[in-house]
Amino acid sequence: MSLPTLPSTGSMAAVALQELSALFDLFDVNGDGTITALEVEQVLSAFGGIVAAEEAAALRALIAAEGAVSRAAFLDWAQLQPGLEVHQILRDLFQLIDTDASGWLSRDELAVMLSLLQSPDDGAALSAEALLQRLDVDGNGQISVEEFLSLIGRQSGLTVSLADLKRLKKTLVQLTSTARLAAVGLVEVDCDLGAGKAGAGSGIELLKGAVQRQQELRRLSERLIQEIEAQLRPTARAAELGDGSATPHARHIETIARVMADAAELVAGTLSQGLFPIVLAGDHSTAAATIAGIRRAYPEERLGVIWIDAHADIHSPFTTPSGNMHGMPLAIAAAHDNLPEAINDPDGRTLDLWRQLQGLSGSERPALDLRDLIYIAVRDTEPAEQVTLARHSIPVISTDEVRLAGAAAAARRCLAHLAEADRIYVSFDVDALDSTVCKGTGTPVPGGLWAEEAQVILRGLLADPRVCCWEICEINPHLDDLNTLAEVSLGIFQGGLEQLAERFAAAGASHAG
Ligand SMILES: [Mn+2]
Repeated sequence: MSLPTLPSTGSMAAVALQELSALFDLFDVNGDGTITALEVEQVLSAFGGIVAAEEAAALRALIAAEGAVSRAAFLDWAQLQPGLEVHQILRDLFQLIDTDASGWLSRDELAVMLSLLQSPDDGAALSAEALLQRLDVDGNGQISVEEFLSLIGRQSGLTVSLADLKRLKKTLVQLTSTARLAAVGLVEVDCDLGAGKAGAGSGIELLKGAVQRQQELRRLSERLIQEIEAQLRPTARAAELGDGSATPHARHIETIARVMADAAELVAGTLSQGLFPIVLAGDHSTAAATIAGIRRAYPEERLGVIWIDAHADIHSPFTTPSGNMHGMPLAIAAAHDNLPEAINDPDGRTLDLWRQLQGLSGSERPALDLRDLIYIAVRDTEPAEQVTLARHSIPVISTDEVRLAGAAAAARRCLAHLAEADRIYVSFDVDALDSTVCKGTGTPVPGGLWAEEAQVILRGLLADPRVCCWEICEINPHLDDLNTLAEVSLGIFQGGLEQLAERFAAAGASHAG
């Protein structure tokens, strides 16, 4: 959607100054009229992303050179920094929040903004009435563009970072889109050839069967899930095809490539029918096709990926020790061969198919940019992958961090990291769960999430209207005597479905109103 131009609000330079002045107020924690190195560090650590990394470095350099910095010196400096883009974002936000296009923000419009910015579990949550009073300098009961520009200053009483504002803007664009997703389409990708052990595909039937047996969940899914037109069922099972593979550094790549072509088409088709794809997959290899399908549906948008998994899944045929393709989906999506870390010399047939998979999205560029990737619960990586994560600064939210900061905070950190993403894909490999919970998966690893933590994280993520696809994979009933993992996965599936039902209902109500 394109943003209409704003009504003229006087000199651009004056508005920008006012806003940079508000930024100064934010940095001036003790309000004494100068900002010190300590205050700068306090603000930068409290608000990740309030300014871009280069500007943060430049500000530190300024303070190091000048000592404490006055407002005037700060403004002189700040006007020369291209990354201090608060100004334009606030103006765009004003437009999006002003749903009746009156040129003023009402208390109700501020309330919608606050509901998207603050989480209900935040003790310091600000009411719309309180925010209105603080921003309303001329006391006319509504907020002008000029008044709104002081939103990030101390006087607004709202704790908000530049990353929050960017996320809010992208969220509002999705909320106001007429092409918003309003029901679920269940996409099944029944392939287990990418895993080292057969049987992951059977997890799909197991989960669907369990949904049917539980009355409440069956009703919810009947209400929420719509049939996808022209349904394909991408399938390839080791039990039928045998375990031998002629391509040791990307085992079964030929068959998996065929499955992935179907899966990408199915995901893209589901999105184009206005349905939110919940992908039930066997092994994780085909998630690369899910990403390609999302990319086909939204070729121009910035796509973020949240990968919840014990493994980083970013090997290529050049670096893989096992040759199992469920360790490669992110290297396919990002076209990341990682040649400097190569230990294998894959044959020509493998490489032809590998290139073909990397181009599955039909776009010239890779489907995924690694700066738009964040991991949760990854704890079992090989050196080649560790090099990639370090070189591209890909964040990993560890299980310890989830436990320390809370699962809801972990979800918020992911969404903040992807503040500039238009769309987000959430991929959940059940081996993200602790190995005591998920015995029924190919590669269980200790030190993972508890089921409750996974549920809270997924609910937090799925509430964001930018999240446009969710995948669950690697449930392997053949490895699970007691069906513990099936039970746990059912709870996670139900929690996610309930969250989507809430989200679709809220969006429908605000759209109608
Ligand atoms: Mn995985």
